[in-house]
Amino acid sequence: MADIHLGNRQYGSEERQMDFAQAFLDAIRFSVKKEVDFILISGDLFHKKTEMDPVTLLQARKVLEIPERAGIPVIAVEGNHDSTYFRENYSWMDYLASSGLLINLKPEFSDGVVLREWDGENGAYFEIDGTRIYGMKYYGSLTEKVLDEYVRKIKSSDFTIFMAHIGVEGYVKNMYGCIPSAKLHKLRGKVDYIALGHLHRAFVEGNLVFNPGSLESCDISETRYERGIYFVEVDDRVGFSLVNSFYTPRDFVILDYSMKSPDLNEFESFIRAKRAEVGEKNKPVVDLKIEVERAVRSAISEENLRKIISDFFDPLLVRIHWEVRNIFKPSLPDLESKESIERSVISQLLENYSYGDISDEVLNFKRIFSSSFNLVEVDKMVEDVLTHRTRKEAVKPGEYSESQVSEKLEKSKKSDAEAEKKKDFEDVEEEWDWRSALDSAGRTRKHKKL
Ligand SMILES: [Mn+2]
Repeated sequence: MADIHLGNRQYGSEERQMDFAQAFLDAIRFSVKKEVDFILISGDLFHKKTEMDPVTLLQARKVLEIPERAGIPVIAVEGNHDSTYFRENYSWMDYLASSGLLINLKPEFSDGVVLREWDGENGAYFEIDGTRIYGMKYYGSLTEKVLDEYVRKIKSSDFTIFMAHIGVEGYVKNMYGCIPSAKLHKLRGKVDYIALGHLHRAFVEGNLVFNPGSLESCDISETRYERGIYFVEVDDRVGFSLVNSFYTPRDFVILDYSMKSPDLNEFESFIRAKRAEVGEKNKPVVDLKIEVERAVRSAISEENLRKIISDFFDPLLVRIHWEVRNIFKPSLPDLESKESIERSVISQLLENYSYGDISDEVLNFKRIFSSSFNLVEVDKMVEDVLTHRTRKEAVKPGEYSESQVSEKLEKSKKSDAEAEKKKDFEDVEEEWDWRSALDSAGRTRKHKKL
């Protein structure tokens, strides 16, 4: 399986966050019931790399305890949503590995890529009953370089698996940083099964490359793709089936409507007809794109549209995207798509950093600086960004006032003295050595006695 995206509070909905966890739970339960030898998660177990919340962490732990109790190893790699490949040394996936809930495979870098066997804490491959599983986390624009190293350095066993978070060209539109699948097929002969994640769409190539896709939809564009998990049985050859009957994903109803007049009767009959067309849905997400001229838009209350939709669909939530045509300007048919392409490019570039998705802010800056340079607008924009940031981040070191600093120094002196006193009474046996828990590369070290 791949692309679980735990913690995705999609559209700000707590219910959606539960949907993602439920899908993961059902997939793990299915696997345990099938008494599989091991479970692979090819990246993006989590949705957000840094802002972990207690509910998401609990969901991950509770679900992963099920295969742990059944003695079924879970082997994983980090996706672009699980870690930033430059900035972080220790990820939430490492945390789960330290808790013994999964095996988080990644290479070491010292004079090139080093592929070491999993030692209980770190490693790039794991061996179980003659099956060797290599793991490569997401490396963004370095993917091809790192992959080439794996191609050279992988050593085959009776059955060899390569698991990675890599996008393959040609399956999903507007995805950047994908590689041609020929690069992966170079592993044929050395490797018997390639377990991929990243593209939220199921596909298989030549009985070698397997990408199951996401379980729940992170974006409405995914709803049209087949997705699930691969249940794989190997005897002389690899036998597989894409399974998704073990869970019921959230229904999406996608509507496209062109509104000619402010008379809502027409809209109501459109919704009635759609409801008849799609049939009974269980609390769906309704996503409405509505094209309208400015004069008509200003005569419409969005609340009334929501009410009509709610009467017919009983939705979990309704999303309305207005596409307002301005009759004073010549209409540029591909202006909208150009902007959304730009946003998607920026958003994907930003994935490599830990800023979160600030593509809207970046676009807004660009707009302000490239059109009318309006100081009031710039001021407002900066303030918006700053208040957003202070909400999200604690005060950085260096931003304290002098008196705050001396106060802090005083406090830390006191607590040092207290710690010194406390030490005398501490039972040091079996104490976790926090300072040497991680080595300089951020890898976990074995539990040591002081
Ligand atoms: Mn993903």
